Amino acid sequence: MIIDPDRIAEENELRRSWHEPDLAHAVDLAGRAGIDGEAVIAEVARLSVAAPSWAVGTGGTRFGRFPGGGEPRSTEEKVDDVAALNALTGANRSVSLHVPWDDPGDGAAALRAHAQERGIAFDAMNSNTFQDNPSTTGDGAVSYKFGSLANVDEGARRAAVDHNRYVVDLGVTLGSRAITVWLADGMNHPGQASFRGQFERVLDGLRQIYAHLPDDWELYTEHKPYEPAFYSSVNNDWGTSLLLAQGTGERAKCLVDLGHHLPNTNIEQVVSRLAMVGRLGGFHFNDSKYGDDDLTVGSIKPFELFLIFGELLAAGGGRMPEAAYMIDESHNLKDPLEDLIQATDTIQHALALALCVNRPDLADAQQANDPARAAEVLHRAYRSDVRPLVAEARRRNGAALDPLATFRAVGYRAATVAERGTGAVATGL
Ligand code: PSV
Ligand code: MN
Repeated sequence: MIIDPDRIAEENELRRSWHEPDLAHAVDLAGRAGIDGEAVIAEVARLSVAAPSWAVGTGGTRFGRFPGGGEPRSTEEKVDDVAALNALTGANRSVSLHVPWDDPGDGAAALRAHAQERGIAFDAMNSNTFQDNPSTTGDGAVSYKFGSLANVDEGARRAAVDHNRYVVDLGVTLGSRAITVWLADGMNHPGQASFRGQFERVLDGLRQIYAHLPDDWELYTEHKPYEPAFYSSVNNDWGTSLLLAQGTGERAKCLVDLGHHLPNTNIEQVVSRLAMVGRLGGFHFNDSKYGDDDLTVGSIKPFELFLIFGELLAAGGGRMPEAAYMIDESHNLKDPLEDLIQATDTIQHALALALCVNRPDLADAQQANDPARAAEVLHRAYRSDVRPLVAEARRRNGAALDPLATFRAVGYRAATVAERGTGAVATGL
């Protein structure tokens, strides 16, 4: 099903009589705080966050999975779901594929045409060397059980490099410009491997993958402290990620997944550091209470998200810096599209709040060594109601003032259940 823009306009019309005065009031309030409300709307409207192909289906844990009906049966249908999401939010203009979960093979050009017809582009490609799969490790000839790029077995390392190169080639056909390398490599047992040997083998593999990149491509290293390796991960933190990126090449950068930090890590500081050295390449949005929980972005630590956006804006001189932004969540209970709608709305909302920070006032307070005033400046923005500005940004992109209500009103899920049935299981994990 393709969501008809006229249906969205109809739904927006129902809300116009209260949106317009709310918007005027929000612009007025922003103005009194020295913020140009129109500029906030424009910057929010500019932002696009990719949807991952593996998250339009219900997620699971190792204890089970409870799929809803109407899940996509093919990569094309996943693209259709992303197009529906984008019609509602105006802020998910690309999809990020995970290969081999979504391997179009010879059909890559046709998939690109299918996506293009729906206004969807291909964001960073994701390679999967954390699961054995005939298309990457062959029929049991080699295995990633003891690692991929870090493996002492040369055959496994070669398979992992070849797989990444294959993913780059697919991405070229799809019009992507980057590959994200997240590795499960690590150790479960002290002494199982050499820390240094593992690092050196990963670096060597990344260099081989990098050598295969077209000139306009980037490679992102995504760090994570643990899981599935529970004693150590090779790329465990932003420092290691930076070492790997710096050792790989100029167009190798780091990707920050918000769930990939030990508890209480100051992620906004990590963002600032990586941006400072020009190595912030990508972002995976989600939220967590305990570990890599893949919960809805902003649902647990909204103030942290606001501060992270503040650092992103600082890095971009008041605008969002160029980077591969993606939502990386697992929707176990909510309808995946409803969760992606809420995640996107929260991202837009956090950006709008961060845009409402009066940066010159903050700089003055910092220069005066006045933390109380600095806190006032932050809170004045954080406690403001920017929802009408965010809704207006969506409306200007031809999307919905209220995307979740509109998703329900247009009956998208009922239509996909009717078309696709209740038995499909779409997600990768
Ligand atoms: C690993 O936990 C990760 O964050 C990586 O980005 C993977 O590609 C993705 O999740 C798989 O769900
Ligand atoms: Mn991730």
